[in-house]
Amino acid sequence: MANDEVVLLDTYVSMFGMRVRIALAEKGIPFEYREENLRNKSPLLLEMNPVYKKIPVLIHNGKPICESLIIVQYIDVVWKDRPLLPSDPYQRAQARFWADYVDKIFFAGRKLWTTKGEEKESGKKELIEYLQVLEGELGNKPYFGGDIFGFVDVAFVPYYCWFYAYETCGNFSIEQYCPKLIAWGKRCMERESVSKSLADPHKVYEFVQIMKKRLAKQDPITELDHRKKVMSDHFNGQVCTIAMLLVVILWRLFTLPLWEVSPSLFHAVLSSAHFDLLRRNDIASADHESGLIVSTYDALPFWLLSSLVAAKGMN
Ligand SMILES: N[C@@H](CCC(=O)N[C@@H](CS)C(=O)NCC(=O)O)C(=O)O
Repeated sequence: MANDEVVLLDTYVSMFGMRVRIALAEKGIPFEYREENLRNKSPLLLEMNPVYKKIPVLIHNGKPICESLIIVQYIDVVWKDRPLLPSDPYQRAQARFWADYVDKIFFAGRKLWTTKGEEKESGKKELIEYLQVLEGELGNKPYFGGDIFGFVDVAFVPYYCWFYAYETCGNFSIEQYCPKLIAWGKRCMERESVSKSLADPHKVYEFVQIMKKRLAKQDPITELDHRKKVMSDHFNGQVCTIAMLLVVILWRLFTLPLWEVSPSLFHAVLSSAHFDLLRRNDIASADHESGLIVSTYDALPFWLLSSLVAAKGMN
């Protein structure tokens, strides 16, 4: 396969892309690396992975292969030297099971830098649980594949360079919970295929910080906070409206007969209360609240009352 053209669409900090880089390095396959900007995806990426539009994509002689674990298996089948998957069907199935399990780390780890409070704590707890399960599977073996660095190691070791970001965001030590995994990670890093493919943990952390800032700009408050804020605005608005009405009614009762003086003022106050409710209604629906917080019917009594008063004033 000397004339093979192998192109990898990837991004530096992607654990999924790193899997492919390691597999290609293990097999000694030269490839062209193309860094993608995921905020402005290249036409080639969109053409090669039209379904998910995600990296990594391996383009082998013009044909795309998507999804990191599928790519690694493809590489293992096409370039047979230094097999990564075991030949025994049962062992192969087990290796695929654990490689698939590894990605639970991605979703739990993500919560450490995309969420706060209870959600972040639950992400940390889940992450530790998943890591401990993986530590149990590793046991006292040097690699997940036994004595040989194999498919599960390729799938999992890219997360090793994310550990620093997880630990810093979650303020905990993975080594404290999973010392064997840390020893395994260091052992893997002694392989050139791994050390040259993994991102610098500090660069991963920098990336996480940038993403955190971007998220904070997009969504300064969580959806739950937002809901609470809309509800309390609504409640405050109702209290203000009712207080305004009481003031007007009491003032009228203690001064002159209700609609003798300036009925238009009374009308104006009631109308403004009415419009205030409708405005809140618009805000709530524009924010895609589930169901309108204030329905037009809530404002109907104010509208009727104000119209009656105005009509009486005109007579
Ligand atoms: N299951 C996929 C995950 C790939 C993935 O999530 N890639 C991310 C980068 S780490 C991506 O391309 N994101 C761009 C997007 O979601 O638009 C795999 O194993 O290849």
